[in-house]
Amino acid sequence: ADALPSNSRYQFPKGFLWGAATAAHQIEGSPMADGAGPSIWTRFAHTPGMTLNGDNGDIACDHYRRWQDDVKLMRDLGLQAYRFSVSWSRILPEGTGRVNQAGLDFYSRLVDALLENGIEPLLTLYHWDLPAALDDRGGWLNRDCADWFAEYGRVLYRALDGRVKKWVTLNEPWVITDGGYLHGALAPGHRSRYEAPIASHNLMRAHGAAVQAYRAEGKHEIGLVVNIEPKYPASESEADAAATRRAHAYMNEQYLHPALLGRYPPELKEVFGDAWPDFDPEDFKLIVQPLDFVGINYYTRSVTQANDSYPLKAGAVRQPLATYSETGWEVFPQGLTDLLLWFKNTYGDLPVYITENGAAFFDPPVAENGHVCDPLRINYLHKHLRAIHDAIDAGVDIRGYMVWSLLDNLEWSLGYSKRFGIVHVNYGTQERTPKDSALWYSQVIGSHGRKLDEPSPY
Ligand code: GBH
Repeated sequence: ADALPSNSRYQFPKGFLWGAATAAHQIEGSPMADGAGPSIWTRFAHTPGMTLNGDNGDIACDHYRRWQDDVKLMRDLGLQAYRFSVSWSRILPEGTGRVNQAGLDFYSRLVDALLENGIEPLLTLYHWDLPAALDDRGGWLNRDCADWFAEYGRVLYRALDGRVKKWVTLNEPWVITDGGYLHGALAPGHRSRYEAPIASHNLMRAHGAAVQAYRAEGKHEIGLVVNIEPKYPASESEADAAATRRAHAYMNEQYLHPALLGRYPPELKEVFGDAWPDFDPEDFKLIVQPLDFVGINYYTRSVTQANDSYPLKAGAVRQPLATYSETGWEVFPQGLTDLLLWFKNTYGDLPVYITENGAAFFDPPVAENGHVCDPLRINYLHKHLRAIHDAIDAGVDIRGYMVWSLLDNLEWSLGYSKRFGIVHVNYGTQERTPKDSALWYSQVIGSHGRKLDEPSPY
């Protein structure tokens, strides 16, 4: 790194935090260990036909038992931060009420180990694994979920706030409702245009209640994480422009608008029609809470065209000359700069973390010399980090970057078929092998971004 020029174009601001992200259900395994209750994902993955090849999280990356090795791995890569999520039903097996101390101890030990190794924990309260006991009570369709979530938050704030200084309420409420309540591809697997807006609204009430509870207990920072995909019209037609506005409101504004502006974008009424409820205006007082930061997860964009699809009447068009990752998502770094500028222009100067960014590509097996050669991932990360730097140059207050993901892991309904890790996981032996992208990322961190002055090596 010392050989790199000091008049670096891509040196990142002082204090910019470099890390990696994971989520409980995707890496931990041992979901019922030490007194934990089942989550909707344990239940969903054990329901025949719900996941690819019937894959489930019973073992995953066995992180629940190998967490010490994984912290060492992070330290060796030079990570400064680690974003992980807590499994609610390890802490409160029934979702509310009785606290399971053994579950709390797991995360407490993990946090201590991170701190001992100079790694800052970013804790996400909810990354999709609702206690099954709460789903039995209606889950996110039950208005009481706001109280349940605040109660759960309070238990963790009291146990960990001295040591965890960055908290996230929800990860990607859009995915929770679009996948879990509208299209049914994710737990709990419902398909209802009527349920989706109710679940979304209750998620935002729960977010507000958890932030409120944090202000009463916590001393540090709390925010919301959303997935954002900029939408570009496929043509200049008025129909495509309107479809683009609907798609943008649905995915990108449905949660940030209520959380930060206290209202929904008007297009949602067009999307949901008679299924769009008249929400109680009082609810927005709970939903809008001052936040310390917003976390943005960015993977791709979409080019939008009007069509008959349900219920948006808008769909994405494939770009003939573009590059796609293995999940079929277009690689489009410029979209990240565009959306960060849109965020600042729409919501003002709130600190932003990029809380997820990364891609699945077909990786070769671990070579005899121990390498996993993943040039496409390096290229992806290189271009997106430059795109983030461009947004910083344009005045967006971006405080950190968490690559998705530290480890190859369980990609929800797609099982183990997609590998997003910068570290390869052999699911037979649980051996971890840093891919070339991890070694490269480690140099980016070590040079505080100056490594990005070099062209992408591929
Ligand atoms: C994240 O969600 C999750 O937080 C994480 O748990 C997960 O493992 C990771 O991403 C990888 O999937 O089909 O072209 O219309 C991802 C959010 C929303 C990103 C839907 C891609 C569809 C693009 N995703 N989006 S497209």
